[in-house]
Amino acid sequence: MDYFLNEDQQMIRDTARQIAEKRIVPVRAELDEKEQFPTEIIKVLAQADMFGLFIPEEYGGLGKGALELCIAVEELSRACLGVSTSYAANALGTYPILLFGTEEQKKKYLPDIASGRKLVAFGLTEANAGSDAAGIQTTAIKSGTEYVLNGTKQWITNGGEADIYTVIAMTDKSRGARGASALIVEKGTPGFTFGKKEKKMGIRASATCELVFDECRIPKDNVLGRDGMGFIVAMKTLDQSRTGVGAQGVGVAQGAFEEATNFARGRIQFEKPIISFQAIQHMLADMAIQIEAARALVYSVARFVDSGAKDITKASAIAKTFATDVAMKVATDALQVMGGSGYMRDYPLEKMMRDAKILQIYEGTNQIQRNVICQGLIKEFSRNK
Ligand code: COS
Repeated sequence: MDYFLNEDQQMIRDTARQIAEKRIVPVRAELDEKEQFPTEIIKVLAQADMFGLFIPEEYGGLGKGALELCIAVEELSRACLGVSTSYAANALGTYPILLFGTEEQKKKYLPDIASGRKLVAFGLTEANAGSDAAGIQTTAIKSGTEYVLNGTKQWITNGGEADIYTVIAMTDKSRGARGASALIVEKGTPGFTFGKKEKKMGIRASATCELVFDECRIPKDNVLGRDGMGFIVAMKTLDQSRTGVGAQGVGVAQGAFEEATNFARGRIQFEKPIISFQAIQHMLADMAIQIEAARALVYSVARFVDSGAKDITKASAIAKTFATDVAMKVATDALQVMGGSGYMRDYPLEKMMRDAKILQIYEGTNQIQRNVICQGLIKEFSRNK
């Protein structure tokens, strides 16, 4: 399939692919085994300008958009979803600043993010507020020219590794979703520490930990958008980011498919390579159909996002849901093609299948995505009535 990528986009794909093959594939099993954050690979990605892809040129970035980010994310995910999650979570944490930051905030933070000198994380989830994002309990109470943050964020990707955190907290609990605000919190601020480091089923190269705020004072200049806009900041951020999770799904599925195909060509049973059996051929064909459909959808939604469309909520949820369900299905079937070998840690499929599962969970479970999609449909029905 030709997706008519322009020269820049092809160059981004080739650069990300080269980094994936030369720097990520050789160490992915070790990073997974040791649950080790990919510090060296992050430096390589920074040197290749990968952190600046989606950041406007006036703030030191390359001024590209969602499609370019998806292309890079897909290639990294094809090699290792743990590494790609560390990279993509940086974009998730940056979107609140890009979408809602003042000129001063953008000038202060974006150049360091674009160069990869500083990593970012997004802090929304809490122990009792996952799918029910408006149920967060962390508070940010105004006190003079500051906000005083108290509470704990859970399962924060890049937690501990990032220098900048975009955090959603309640400034007025009585107002529900309309009482939340988004704040920029820097590592090292007194009262801000890191809690439990999580031990995960997959994406073990990525860092996941708690953010603990105890009487942590944040200047009011660090609020993003207006006071009370935190839930909208979070939702618009997720709208922007979910297509990229879809791209992660395409990458994982592609990687799993390639492993299974190579294996099926070399594995001899009944005196023939198993790829000559129709049962295997049909499984591989179904994988190819699903991957191509997912890629076509993710790229076209990314182009839709880049067109400046106002309402991308439903489209990005569709891309995320379809492509990540494909990733799980393809990883599972690819492992089945490889049989006992796929189940062993000697091959990367075992890790790919463990990794794939998170895609149906993070940035909103695929059940929540279906709610979001249906809300969009209801809005459209009533508009067209
Ligand atoms: N863009 C702009 N505004 C949005 C929005 C969006 N995508 N989604 C919701 N809103 C607005 C609504 O219009 C509503 O505004 P009003 O109060 O002015 O009517 C407000 O936000 C509250 O919306 P809603 O009532 O739909 O919120 P709910 O509490 O029912 O939650 C879901 C909605 C389930 C969609 C939301 O909580 C969600 O996305 N959950 C998953 C969160 C997630 O992805 N977690 C992963 C953690 S980050 S890795």
